[in-house]
Amino acid sequence: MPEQADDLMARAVEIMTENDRGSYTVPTKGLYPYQWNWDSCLTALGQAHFDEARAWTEIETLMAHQWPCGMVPHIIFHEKSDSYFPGPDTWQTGRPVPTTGITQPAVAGFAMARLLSRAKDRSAALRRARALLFKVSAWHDWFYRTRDPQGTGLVAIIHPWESGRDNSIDWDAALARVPTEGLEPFTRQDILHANPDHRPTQAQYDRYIWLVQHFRGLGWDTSRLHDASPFRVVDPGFNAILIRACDELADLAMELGETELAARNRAYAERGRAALESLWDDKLEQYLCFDRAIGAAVDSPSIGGILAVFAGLPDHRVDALARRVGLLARRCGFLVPSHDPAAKGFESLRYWRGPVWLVVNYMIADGFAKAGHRQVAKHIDDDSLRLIAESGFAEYYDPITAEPCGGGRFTWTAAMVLEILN
Ligand code: 2M8
Repeated sequence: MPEQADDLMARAVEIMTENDRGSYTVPTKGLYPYQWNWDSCLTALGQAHFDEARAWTEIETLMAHQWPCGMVPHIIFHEKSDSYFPGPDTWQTGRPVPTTGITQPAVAGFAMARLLSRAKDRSAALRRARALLFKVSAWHDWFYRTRDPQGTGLVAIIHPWESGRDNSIDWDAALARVPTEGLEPFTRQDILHANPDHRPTQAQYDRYIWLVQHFRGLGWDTSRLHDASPFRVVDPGFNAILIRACDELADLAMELGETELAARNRAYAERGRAALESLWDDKLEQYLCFDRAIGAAVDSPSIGGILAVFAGLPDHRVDALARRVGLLARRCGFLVPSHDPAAKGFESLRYWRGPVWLVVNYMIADGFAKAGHRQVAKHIDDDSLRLIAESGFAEYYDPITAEPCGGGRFTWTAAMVLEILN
């Protein structure tokens, strides 16, 4: 077994090195030729196991492209590439180095705290953490200012791409309300690199692009986009990541003597955690999304409602989520499916509508381990490693058969393997 682990770690490092572009890492060649926000932060965790300084650079490069308003974009288009749509010409955000105009799950605060906690060169790490602290905190401020204008304690996403769970069943009803009138013709590239049956549908892409055109028409003024978007959904998983990042940043700020910044981030986390309770569903025993545009819960048992455990929750909620994961384990071969296999709409191969993703597994396992549910965490980690052993370093996997899907030689999958095995 140790030999097998050594081999897996060597392969993981090889993939990450192959996708390394010097100061940032692409998720995989061809399909995703740029820097993605949450990919980079999770990638840094893996990099730290073989090159600590390079890991900090990954997050620094991302944060260097933060907008003046505080938003950290979901993609940075460092180099020209014809292999991805929509590229800079569609987004037209007017940034010196082109970026998209929407964001992604705020993993950075968590990632930098974890890097620091394990740093071998602690003084170098502290110096780099201090410089990032203010930027990441400005991003958190931006979230609560622009994406929670009513002060509910929870932020909304305004585009499915922001969630990172692009075509989740959670968005179906809200996305169906997005119009397509005036949509400019476009050609997808993703289906040239990955099996179209494993990717979002054309109808979904039409609405993704309509939203981009709509926001572009508003001049990418991020203070206006929330109210102007027909798509506004509160995702418990997305909020959990932000809450955890706020908590971690608050701890770090205390250590660095930045008490005001610490208090602000702690308050965001505490308010967010309390508000998460409004998303709990007794029938399903998990959290649900909330469609803010129509003011109704989204009755859809997805992984977003389980990822909530990453926020740090009251014991009785963690216990219930552990039971829920136990039930899911009986419905598939590999935890954690991105949608309940017994629920309507589940598709075992289609991207975020059923397949397993190692990054989400990692955060869920971390949440359970932190809450003392070590057996659940171990079950999830073991399943992640079984997927790798059976099917290699894929983008995502069928939770029943372990079939590898999407892009191959995938950076964040490799990073998570290093995290689990080290
Ligand atoms: C996927 O999303 C991009 C759009 O952002 C795409 O399909 O074109 C998602 O899995 C997302 O979570 C991820 O960050 C990105 C790059 O790995 O790919």
